[in-house]
Amino acid sequence: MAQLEALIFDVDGTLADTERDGHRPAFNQAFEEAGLSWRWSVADYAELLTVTGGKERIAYFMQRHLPEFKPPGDVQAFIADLHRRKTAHYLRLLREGHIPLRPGVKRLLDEARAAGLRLAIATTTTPENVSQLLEATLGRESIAWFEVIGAGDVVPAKKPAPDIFVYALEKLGLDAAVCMAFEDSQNGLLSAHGAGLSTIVTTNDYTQAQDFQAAVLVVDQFGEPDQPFTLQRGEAQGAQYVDIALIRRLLAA
Ligand code: XBP
Ligand code: MG
Repeated sequence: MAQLEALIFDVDGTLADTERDGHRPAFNQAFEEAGLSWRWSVADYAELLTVTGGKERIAYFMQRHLPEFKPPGDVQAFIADLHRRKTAHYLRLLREGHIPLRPGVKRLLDEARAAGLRLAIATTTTPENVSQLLEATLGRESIAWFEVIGAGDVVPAKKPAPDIFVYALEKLGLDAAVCMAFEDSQNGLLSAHGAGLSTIVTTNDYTQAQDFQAAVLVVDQFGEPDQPFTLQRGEAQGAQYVDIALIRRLLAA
């Protein structure tokens, strides 16, 4: 039977609710700074989130919603400039402490480390965003808890392609059968599942109505002993929060 060796985490929506009050306002601040009247509302952003990656999201928005718009100069350079500005605003929001970890994340990471499990990250977001989130929430030393941080453009095809999870597995030197992935979105689940990984999904407002049939467990949060999760799909086997014992049982099932 496969013995659990590593946990591979998505970042946005899984470790922290970064999208609505982090990435989204950072895009809007970049647009304003660049003299553009574009603004993405909380509702608009639900559709835009179906495209992973900030640069890809801006490109999709321009094609889908502003087909007549012609940027000055090269379109890729225009998008890259907007995205650089966006990243600077997002990093500032993180540094200022606006974005906390989701319930149960710190406890689960502490338990995993105490149990000698290996940790990795597989995300479409920009690498600096990951290190800044970890530093702001868990302290600078926490960056080193993760043996592999697979992020952003390190693979050409972003989620739902499996590439970023395949990258993390290759860097860990592990078979998918001994790892559990953690995701919050259908694109993320498709990516992890495509890499052969069992996956636990924690939903949020933007993703709760998505299709998570391929997940081994779907809950609204990792939860805490005094803050149980709500089970949305799968067998929690009597557990009220996601801990290492539950992850081991789900992997073995
Ligand atoms: C997260 C994303 C990211 C962020 C933006 O997807 O889609 O693109 O919204 O990050 P997932 P960048 O959680 O599935 O990895 O602007 O840095 O690309
Ligand atoms: Mg996510």
